[in-house]
Amino acid sequence: MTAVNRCWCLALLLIGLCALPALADETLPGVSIIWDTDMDTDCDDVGALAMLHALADAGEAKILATVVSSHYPYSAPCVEAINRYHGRGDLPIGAAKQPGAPIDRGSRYARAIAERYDTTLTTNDDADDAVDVYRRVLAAAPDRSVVVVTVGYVTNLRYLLKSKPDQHSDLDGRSLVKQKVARWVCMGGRYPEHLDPRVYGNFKPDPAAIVEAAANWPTTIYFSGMGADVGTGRTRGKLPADHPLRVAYDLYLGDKPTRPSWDQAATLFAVRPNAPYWKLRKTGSNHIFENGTNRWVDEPNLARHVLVEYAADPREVIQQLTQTIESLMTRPPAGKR
Ligand SMILES: [Ca+2]
Repeated sequence: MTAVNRCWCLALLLIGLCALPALADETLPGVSIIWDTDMDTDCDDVGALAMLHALADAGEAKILATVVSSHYPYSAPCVEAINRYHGRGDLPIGAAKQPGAPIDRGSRYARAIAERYDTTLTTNDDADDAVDVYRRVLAAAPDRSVVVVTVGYVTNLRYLLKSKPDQHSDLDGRSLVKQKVARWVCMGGRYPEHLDPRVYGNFKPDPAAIVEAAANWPTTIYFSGMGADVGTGRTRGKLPADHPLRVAYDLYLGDKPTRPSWDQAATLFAVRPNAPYWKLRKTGSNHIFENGTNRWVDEPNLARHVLVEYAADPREVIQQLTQTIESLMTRPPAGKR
């Protein structure tokens, strides 16, 4: 190869490297996510969904569906409004319709966001059954390709596991999950233990659901309780006044600067499992008591139960996570830059 050719090769290589980000959306499949949220009490769901859309814009995630576990009537329309704001108004949306715990804990922001935007859903009643959405989306997905993320109650997964063969698939729910789902990332519980039944979380409103799902889920469950020290939302004042994240955080927080990032941490782990923020505890299992409290125990040692924890120096990781999440969840949607 002549010196001139070497220069040309180097130049073409550099041009190719520079072009990589532009190609990301088309060439990288991203992590396929079904995102299951309560979207009612806490505003971190709004931050996590905004962040997930930013990761999808970057080609790191592919959002297959957004489903709701809350019975608060404006949770599903709120999810649709956020999806529309981020240019994905056609994403499948499901809502909890099965018998069981009809959890409605109200919301300071979901109705305001739902009514501020032009949505096809007026209330959760207009949405499909979340279990039907799960089955439809899973049946169409390649084997072992889907990552399920729950940042709310586990009601929908309980009924997905119980579901029967239907027009979408000849498989029952557990077999369908086993064939299609790579892993479940579950935000809920505290670690190593959380034994106070008075403090709300994702497990206690429907404890039977998490007890059943944690016992019967046929692929690996990654439990996350991280995020309490990751305060985000500080820069929301720089966003447009109609940005759903700014609206939700202002309604929830008032003048307070930040809110913990439990849902963002779990969602970020789902998309970036190899990031340096986390380490995995692969021994032991998550024992969930009948009232929804929990403890990480040595026995039984279940390979299906993995605990996600901060890696290395938690203070440093928390600082890095805070910056990363704040940046991602306030990034302008791809169509609005
Ligand atoms: Ca949540």
